[in-house]
Amino acid sequence: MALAYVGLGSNLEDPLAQVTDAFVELAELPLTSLLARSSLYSSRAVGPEQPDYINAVALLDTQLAPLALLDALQAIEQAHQRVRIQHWGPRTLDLDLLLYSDQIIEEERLTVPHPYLTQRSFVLYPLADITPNLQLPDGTPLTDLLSRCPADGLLRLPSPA
Ligand code: A4P
Ligand code: MG
Repeated sequence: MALAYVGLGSNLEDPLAQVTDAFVELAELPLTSLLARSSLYSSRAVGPEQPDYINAVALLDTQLAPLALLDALQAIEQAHQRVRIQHWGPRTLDLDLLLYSDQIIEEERLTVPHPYLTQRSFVLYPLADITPNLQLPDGTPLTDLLSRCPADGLLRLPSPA
């Protein structure tokens, strides 16, 4: 079993619904359970001019190997009719494998920890909702990264009643 953190992001076609539905689909993955979900956040887009995002993080307990999990995440993206037009451009649903236990993976299709994890407030703050004392595989505490990452343009949304 492995603990995997997945980043969710959407800025097209009702982003709140895209992300909320994606949590349900993650919970339904084979050999996997959804252990925790962060709050939902509204965040200013990084990259080209585009609408704000809804972002969140999920914690999975999974028996899927890293590449099998990536395949499953990409299948969920496809089901959300994600069209890849532009790098870092707008999307209906983006699922990034942020961490897979304490593994460091550098393969053609998969880099874990996710390369931009350490600089992105819309990843770090939701991670801290779930596991405030998290450490990266190289031992860096999440709290160190948070102290260097301003939450500019990031807004935690109230949880639904
Ligand atoms: N890939 C390699 N490592 C991973 C990983 N750890 N998780 C490969 C997921 N995929 C990984 O990804 C391109 C390829 O990366 C995949 O085929 C996979 O094999 P993609 O999702 O098709 O392309 P992309 O998303 O345009 O590029 P990239 O570099 O993944 O972008 P990011 O990092 O996902 O950033 N602003 C806000 N506020 N919130 C956001 O969520 N997201 C992005 C996209 C830009 N700006 C944003 C947000
Ligand atoms: Mg991506």
